[in-house]
Amino acid sequence: MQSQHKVTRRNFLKSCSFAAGAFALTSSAVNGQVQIANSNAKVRLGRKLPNVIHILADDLGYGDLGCYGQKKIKTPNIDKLAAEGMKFTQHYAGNTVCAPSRCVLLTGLHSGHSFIRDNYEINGYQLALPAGTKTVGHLFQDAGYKTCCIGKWGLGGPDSTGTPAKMGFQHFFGYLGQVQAHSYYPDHLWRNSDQIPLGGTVYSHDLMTKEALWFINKYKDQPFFLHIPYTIPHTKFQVPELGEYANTDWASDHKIQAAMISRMDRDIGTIMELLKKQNIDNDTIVIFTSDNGPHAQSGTGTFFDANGPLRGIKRDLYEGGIRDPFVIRWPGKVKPGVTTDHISTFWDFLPTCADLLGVKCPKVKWSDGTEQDTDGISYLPTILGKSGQKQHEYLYWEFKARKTQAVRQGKWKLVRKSVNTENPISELYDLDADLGESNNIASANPAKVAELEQIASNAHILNPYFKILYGE
Ligand SMILES: [Ca+2]
Ligand SMILES: [Ca+2]
Repeated sequence: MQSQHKVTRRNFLKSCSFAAGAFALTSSAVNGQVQIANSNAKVRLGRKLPNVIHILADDLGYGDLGCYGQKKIKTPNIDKLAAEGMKFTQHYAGNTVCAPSRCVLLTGLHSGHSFIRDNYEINGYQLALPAGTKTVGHLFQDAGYKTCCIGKWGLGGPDSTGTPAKMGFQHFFGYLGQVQAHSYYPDHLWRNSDQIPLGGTVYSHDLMTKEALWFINKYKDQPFFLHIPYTIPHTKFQVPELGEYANTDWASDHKIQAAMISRMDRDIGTIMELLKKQNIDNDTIVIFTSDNGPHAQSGTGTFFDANGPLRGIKRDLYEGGIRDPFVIRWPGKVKPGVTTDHISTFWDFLPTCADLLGVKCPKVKWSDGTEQDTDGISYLPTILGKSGQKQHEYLYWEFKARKTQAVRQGKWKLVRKSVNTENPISELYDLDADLGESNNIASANPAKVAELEQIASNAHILNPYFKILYGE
């Protein structure tokens, strides 16, 4: 096991040093099944393939929704999704900021294995996913789905190796770069490879919803995968109307924050209405989650208790930075009103979709031909209420900007700080007894700390773009 790890690690170094494109996933193992799917995309193995709408909020915290305990901000439509579907209490983002979390979501590898591990800015865009990367977009596309991404991309600029089109999304509309997305009134957005001039006069979020409605109407008769990484409620604090919050005595930014989240909620309601109107409501899985914990700017974190009972916010590897709301609605398949404490994460999305489609999950293929499985585990058994749900041995995160690592193993949580120094600091928490990570019990549990430190060490493969450990 250990020697295999070393081989993988060495090959990764080789891949990154000599051939960026070698960090690639292959679909060759599933070609046979993909062809079956392509020959009859609508009905496969005697069952109708469901549409999948995956909505990703940006910097929305664990406590920001009514169905997760929010008292001030109204989110009736997302609450309805939860009431009509399944709510997860222990679902984790891929990372604690935007780009690396999205990379994990789309590629099925945790941040010790993934290619993009921080917001790596290049001329207003981000480090691009390398050529040949296989994403969940490809998975659906290969299965005959119409694939679409509307929102904030952040995984490669125009003409890069990581454009949405190259990453399995046949249609894209929105921001390619994350920095540009800091304004809701952009100079332009992108529709595929075309710049759409907007002159800074139109609220971008509204255009995204409009595009999503257009896409659903256009492709309602074939299976589609619609990924909507909305930019709300990431700052700036900008919204066209304050709505029901206009007459509160709250601070201006608090009113705006609430109005932004409620606007997104309203638009999710509009999308749900369209699914019903087009009679595809029962054939469509709708998923809602967030890419990382709350930003907490202008005191919103405290005022709204945006992280709920958790410790920490965006950029932390405490629970508040990485544990997020996660609801799935699929009428007739997912029992309504069920809450699960199954431990799941963004890197489970790819294998779950492969499970849904009945195809093998693609492997990472290294430059010397060796392969690595996804780090994820399908949560399809959990959402369908079936037996046989596999559990993670551990979850792992690393975040370069803060020089931190974290491991979740059952009730245990290791947070490791200053990992770029000779003497990293380990904190240990028992999440069953101490959900808020307020009582560091590392000194009383040296054997558990050592075990989890070893897991962290093994889970991390050096990535030359994101050196983080001492001596790398
Ligand atoms: Ca984010
Ligand atoms: Ca709190």
